[in-house]
Amino acid sequence: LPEVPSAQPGPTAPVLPPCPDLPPGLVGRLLIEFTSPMPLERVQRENPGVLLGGRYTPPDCTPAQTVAVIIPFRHREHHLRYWLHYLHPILRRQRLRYGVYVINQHGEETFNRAKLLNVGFLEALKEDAAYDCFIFSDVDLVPMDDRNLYRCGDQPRHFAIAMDKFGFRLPYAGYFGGVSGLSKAQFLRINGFPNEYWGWGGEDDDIFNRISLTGMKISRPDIRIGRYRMIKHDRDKHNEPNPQRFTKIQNTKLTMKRDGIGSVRYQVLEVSRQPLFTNITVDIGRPP
Ligand code: UDH
Repeated sequence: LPEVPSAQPGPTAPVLPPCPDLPPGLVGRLLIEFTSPMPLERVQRENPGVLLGGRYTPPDCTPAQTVAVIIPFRHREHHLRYWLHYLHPILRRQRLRYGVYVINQHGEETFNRAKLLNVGFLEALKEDAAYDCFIFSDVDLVPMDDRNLYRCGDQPRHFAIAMDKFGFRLPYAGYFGGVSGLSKAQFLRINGFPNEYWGWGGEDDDIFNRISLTGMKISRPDIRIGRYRMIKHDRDKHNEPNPQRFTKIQNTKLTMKRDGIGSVRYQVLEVSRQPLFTNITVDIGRPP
């Protein structure tokens, strides 16, 4: 019998050069507004290079890191559309290899932002073990400058340092809220984030404490570059200010060893790969 010709190896994929430290083609200050409606179909049309689940790899260079963007979420579809509209083009221009994970809290129990972020860390790694940088972003925060690079460095990074709602300043020196980034190693070094902050407030200060207590320092962009617009909204239901937050943040040193990524318990109800993001709906329980 004639031998079946074995599949010829095709032209080998070109080895792309490393992505430059300073991405070419950034535009700097951006005009951000939240007035015109933002249909998802439009955002999809604008971002043909983004693959199912919200994954992207630069076509022309090899990035040093693989970035998982984690968004804590419940009932903010309208904000998510603006976030996707603005962020995908920015992250593409920044030449990032990235994926977007929306961690959707199931049910109507009290919201728990930090626990959702822990879930995002673990679930993103299940999707792709290559993730080595984690950017944690609220759904209602859009950077006003694409030079604010969404990547990790040798210290934990705070990105949202100059929000419009705080008069484009840090509200206090130890503020670590809104948008932050930690490498996988930095995240594990602080035992991840606390799971026991139910309701609004305090969890970001606890994370700040964890970072300080493990001898790390927070890195921030220039104040002119770290500017953000927040989509205006009323207080959500089931995310009332947590009255325990003031005493809890006094005790990070004791609690961080037992409460964190090593102790998070939850149940994934659904993973759904959408065109612009991966939605993970999760049951994280309720406050004791
Ligand atoms: N989040 C949700 N759904 C919720 C609660 C919170 O998706 O029901 C997420 C979302 O990503 C949000 C983040 O958690 O951006 C932080 O929650 P937040 O926006 O409520 O916190 P923030 O400090 O606002 O931004 C507090 C309430 C402001 C009331 C202002 C009234 N003018």
